[in-house]
Amino acid sequence: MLAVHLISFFFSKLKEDPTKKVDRFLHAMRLQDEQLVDISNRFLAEMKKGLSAESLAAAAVKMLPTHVRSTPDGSEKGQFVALDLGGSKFKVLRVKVREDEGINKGGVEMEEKTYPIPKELHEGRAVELFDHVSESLKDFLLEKNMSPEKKHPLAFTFSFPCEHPGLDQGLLLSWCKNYKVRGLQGKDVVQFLRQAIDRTGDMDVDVLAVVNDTVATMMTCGFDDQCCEVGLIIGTGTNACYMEELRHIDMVQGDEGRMCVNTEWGAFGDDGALHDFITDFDRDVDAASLNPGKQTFEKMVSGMYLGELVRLVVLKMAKLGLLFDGHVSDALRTKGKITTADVAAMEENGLKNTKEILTHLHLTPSPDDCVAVQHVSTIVSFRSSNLVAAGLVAILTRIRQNRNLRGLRITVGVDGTVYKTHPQYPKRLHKVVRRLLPDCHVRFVLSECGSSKGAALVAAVAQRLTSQRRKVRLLDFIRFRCQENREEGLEAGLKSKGCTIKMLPSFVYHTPDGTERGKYLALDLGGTNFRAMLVRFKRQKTRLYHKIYTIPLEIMQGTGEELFDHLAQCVCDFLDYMGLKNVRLPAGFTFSFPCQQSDIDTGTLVSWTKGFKATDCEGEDVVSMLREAIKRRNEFDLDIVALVNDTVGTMMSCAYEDPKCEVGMIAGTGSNLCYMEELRNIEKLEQSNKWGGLGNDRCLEDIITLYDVEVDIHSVNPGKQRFEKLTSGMYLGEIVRQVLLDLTRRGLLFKGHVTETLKTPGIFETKYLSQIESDHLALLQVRSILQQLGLHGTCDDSIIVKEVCGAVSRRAAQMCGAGMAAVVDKIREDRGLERLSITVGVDGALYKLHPHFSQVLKETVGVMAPQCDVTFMPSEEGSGKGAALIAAVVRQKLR
Ligand code: 0WK
Ligand code: 0WK
Ligand code: BGC
Ligand code: BGC
Repeated sequence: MLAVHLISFFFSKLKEDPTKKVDRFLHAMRLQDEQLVDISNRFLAEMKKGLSAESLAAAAVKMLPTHVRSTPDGSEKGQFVALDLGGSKFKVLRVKVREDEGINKGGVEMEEKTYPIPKELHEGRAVELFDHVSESLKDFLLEKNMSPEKKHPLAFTFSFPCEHPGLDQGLLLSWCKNYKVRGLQGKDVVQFLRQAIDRTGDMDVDVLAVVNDTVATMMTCGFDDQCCEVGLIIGTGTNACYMEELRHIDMVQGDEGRMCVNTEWGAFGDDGALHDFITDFDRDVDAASLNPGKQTFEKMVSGMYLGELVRLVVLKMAKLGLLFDGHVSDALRTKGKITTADVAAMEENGLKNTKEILTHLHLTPSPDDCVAVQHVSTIVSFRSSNLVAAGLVAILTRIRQNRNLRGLRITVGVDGTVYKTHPQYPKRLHKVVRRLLPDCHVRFVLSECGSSKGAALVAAVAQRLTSQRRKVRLLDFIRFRCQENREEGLEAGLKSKGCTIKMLPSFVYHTPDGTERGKYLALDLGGTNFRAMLVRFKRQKTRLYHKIYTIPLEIMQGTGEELFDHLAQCVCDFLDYMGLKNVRLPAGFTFSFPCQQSDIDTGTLVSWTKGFKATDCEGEDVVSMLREAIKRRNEFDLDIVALVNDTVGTMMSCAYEDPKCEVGMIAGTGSNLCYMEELRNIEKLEQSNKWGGLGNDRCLEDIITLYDVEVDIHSVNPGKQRFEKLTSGMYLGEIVRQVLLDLTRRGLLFKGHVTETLKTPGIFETKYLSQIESDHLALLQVRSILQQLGLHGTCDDSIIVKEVCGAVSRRAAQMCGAGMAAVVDKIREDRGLERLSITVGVDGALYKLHPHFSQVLKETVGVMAPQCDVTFMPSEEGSGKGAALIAAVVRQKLR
């Protein structure tokens, strides 16, 4: 007897381990690390193809932009209804998100109800499917006593490949998994849902966002773990999303920040990229699927197909006599008879489950058969987790490369029945990922309660962004209303004194003709600094020497005498420096404030602007005041022959190079424009132009926003220079600060924390707009500018701040553009020309230093004055040279 046992034991040892035959039979499914690395690199290449405009049309892996630009930052809040369609269960949920409380801290409350989707609807008409969805929604609202009158914001998780023109639009690309519904492909699923909800009636629902389940899963897990930037589904279907750099997504405007990309990796291999890994079993599964040739990767990985793969392998082995002594039952021949849940069960608690499942298929499996079939399940699901690992490694490698990091600390949010219910799956997946990416610290977080929380978070962000944009758009509205006001203002200004556009004549009757000769002093007050300049004209050649002096605030807002004494002191210093103190030079005085000139060398200051408020000056002749100050100093003397506005000086200085220059414009601390007007049109001979005052008569009321009102009220000259306060460098920064303050007070920015910094007038200088709007500045740098200002915000905040800066500066540029268009078009009409070709001399820090201002200005003039070819000529030497030119013209006339 003992002999018999020993022989059979040896036999059994000799008898082949059933798993070995399976290993051989399925060697093509047993992937080694180098094969996984190869697959991973192939997927990485596919990702790049899907992101680039050149190749995305042909790309199998669609890399769909989602318009989700950031993971949760804790400021999301609100109550939402959520629909979760496309996974194994269709659910309707109520989601309450409270501020600054992570999910684990119970910051989110959920109630859900699962509604079955009748099989016929999976392959029926889209209208029927969406009617079923909306009736389920209505049933849920009723059951939860959610009043039909109240508008319920809704978040829609729709787990199929969709293109998203916006957060609340999803154009279905194709059906997959067990859905093949007619009449929706290429159409907007949100539109279909809204129409179904209207048909069902008695519900007021606002569909705010449609998201893929991977995206919603990433957001759900991201609420608690800020490192969660990848969403992974291994369920009925499979897919992954991640936060990609916006600059790499050709299909979306902008380079700043990141955006979540839904890879739709299920289609990986649809273009043959995985041909050498596809087995006959995969081909059979594909051929029998609802979408042959599609979702190649998904059919090797996801729960919809794993059971079928195992069935086909077992069927083949049985037919080959490798199992059940070649016995094949009808059940085993029947599609879907082995489910993915069976596969998971077969890998759990020994062979008992396997035996039961096979018996259930009317098979009488031997223990070896059970071992073999269990091993088939292991190999099939192992391949699945390995392939998912390869895909994930590609995504994590991409993120690491994007951020130039050696290692990476990141979290992957996961959901899906395969991952959740298959005992070994998570461990196997984690192990392979960590083995293939040893330098990365990858954490996997299971989305406990489904993706609808994440969808609600996306809806909360959509809600916040919409209201923020509504605010920012308000600023846009301003742009287009200013044209009408402009033309009316010009005509009125030329006729009567009372108009807000002063139209002050400059007594400059013609532009230089190149015959100008000699040395002239030019004094330039009114911009950022005071400049003294010596200009020598010699046979069309000009030599300039200058020195810049600052005007301290206490001088700007002291007495007139102090101000002009300060100017005289600077001029004295300059003449000393040039060794010209004993020469009585002819001088041109650029005085960049509204002056009523009665002649070329006298002008009464109408009113101070740009923060100047020196006393005893308004209504006084500024040339006399300068002469008196020079006399008081009694160290040098000047022959002031011309008083010039900086716009006129700039026009002259450019006209010296280009005789077609007949308009001068300043977009700097202040804002203004001059042009050569037909004498016949100037009724009140003693005037010239001042557009800064447009709106003082409230003609811009429909354009002025509450932010502009705040800036005006707190300025040194409330009610004055309304147009200038919407367009010039002195005020743009302050307008932005007012908008940011309001958005923060409403909790839409900086988490609602109104810091002392934000309340400090003038803290947000206009130079910051230029920096923040520069195209070369990454979002992080915007953040560091804000941090320097003591404004600590999220990436989202930085994007909004940039948007506000853009809207404010764009409005300013367009309003100046509209004004310019009105002037050049008037010149064209006055000259009875079909087309006018003219040059505009421009100066000012805003025009010269802001990254977009000049371009937007040019575009606006092009649109609003299509019959004018306007050349913009930045003035190199400023208006000083222009003032010296005018002085030269005047001098030569006098000789
Ligand atoms: C649960 C999520 C749902 C997703 C599903 C995927 O709430 O959005 O589609 O997981 O897993 P499945 O149900 O297909 O196994
Ligand atoms: C430089 C001109 C000066 C003018 C200034 C305006 O020479 O006359 O006032 O530009 O620009 P801002 O300095 O105000 O930016
Ligand atoms: C769909 C994806 C979805 C995945 C997981 C796939 O079939 O194409 O959009 O994310 O299933 O549900
Ligand atoms: C002044 C103008 C000047 C403009 C640009 C405005 O504040 O009123 O005279 O041309 O600033 O400097």
